[in-house]
Amino acid sequence: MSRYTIPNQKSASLFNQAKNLIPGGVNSPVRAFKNVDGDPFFTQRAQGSQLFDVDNNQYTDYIGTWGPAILGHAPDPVISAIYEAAKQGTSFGTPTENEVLLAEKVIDWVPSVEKVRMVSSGTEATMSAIRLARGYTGRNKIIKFDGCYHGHVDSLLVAAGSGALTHGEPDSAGIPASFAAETIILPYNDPEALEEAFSKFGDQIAAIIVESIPANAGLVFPKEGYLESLRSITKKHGALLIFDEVMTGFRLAKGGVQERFNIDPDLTAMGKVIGGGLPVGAFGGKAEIMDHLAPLGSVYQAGTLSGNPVAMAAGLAQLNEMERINGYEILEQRGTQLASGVRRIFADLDLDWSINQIGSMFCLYFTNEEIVNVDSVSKANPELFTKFFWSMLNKGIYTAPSLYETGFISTAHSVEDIDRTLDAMESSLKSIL
Ligand code: KE4
Repeated sequence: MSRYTIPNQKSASLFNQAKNLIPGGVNSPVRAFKNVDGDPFFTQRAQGSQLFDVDNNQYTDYIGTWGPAILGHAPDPVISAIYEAAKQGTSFGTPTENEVLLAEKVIDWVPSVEKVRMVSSGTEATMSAIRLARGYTGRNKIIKFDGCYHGHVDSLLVAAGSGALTHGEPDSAGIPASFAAETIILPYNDPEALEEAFSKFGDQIAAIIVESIPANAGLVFPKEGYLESLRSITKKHGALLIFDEVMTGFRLAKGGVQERFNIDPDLTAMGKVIGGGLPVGAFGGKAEIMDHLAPLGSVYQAGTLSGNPVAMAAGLAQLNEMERINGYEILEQRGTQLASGVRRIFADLDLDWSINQIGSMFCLYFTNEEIVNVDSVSKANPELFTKFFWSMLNKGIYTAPSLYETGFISTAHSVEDIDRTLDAMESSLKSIL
């Protein structure tokens, strides 16, 4: 049974065709809309805050291709930068000026980054940062947090049993238990668990990797002093602190969460926004650590399309445009407008639910639980969430197709877009309750 009340024939036939050719019909699982028990639409084109699907439905887009579209879709400066760069050739496998220019910009914007290496995805960025941390410290164990997602890196696709310190169990088939054994999973926002891990394994721990603000299990805020405690305990035990800012970087501030919260990580994984919609990831940090990378040092890392000149041009144009239009101020305003509107609606409908919002990132929780980690997020009502998602989509508003995914606002979202979205939210909630 189709969940669509709007035309969906072309998407439906494309999806049937895709499923015979591509596993699940998608090139990335979250696109399959499995978490909302329906089939995905196929996008034809996009402009600004609007997506248009192959059946000519129009949606106000709050996914922004999962983060990269911070200026909205097809912003002129980015499109013309891609066009101009592509006319010179698309890839050379030699150094190019564009790599120097984007590296300079990243180092200028991100406080802790003294040197940076470009890769082609967020996964490559976190995978490389982990390897560098192990190579630099000579230690094997990595701490990650239950509910944090760092891309499909073998040793990080590991989810805890719930509760305190555990050795991770693989979260995916195909990952040897020996890989997972080197990954320690802790509950997020739990200082005691952190202390326990370091008292047991302190001198074996190469690094903590953490989503600077966890946004793959809903949007979870660090408790007061928690990020600072990660910084101090790693310093004390000679482990590195790796901030995964693939999602938050260049979005929550020019310098990401580390600028906003004044934390100084050793390494930072980046991606999404700095590719302007093209495949770019990056990892960077203290020069003394980064210089352990080949060809200078003993930690090998490479990539045919790393620093691709067209992708570099797109990323550079995107960052320059954010600076030119004072984009971070716009995002703060739109985010506040949405969050206060949602809170008013919840209050008017006498719902004790919540929304977490910081800058242009937000997540609604259909539960009255205080949201402190992935367990509290799991208490949200999945049936209501699914009904809400489809009610909104059929009204032309595309929100996160999973209660574990965060929504994104772009500088292209107008005040009117947000007002219209709030009206749709109010009528959707009334219709599903
Ligand atoms: P990619 O390899 O997908 O470029 O980046 C992996 C990654 C790393 N770190 C964080 C904090 C991330 O959020 C991601 C990827 N985010 C997901 C959305 N939750 C990408 C969407 C998808 O998997 O298709």
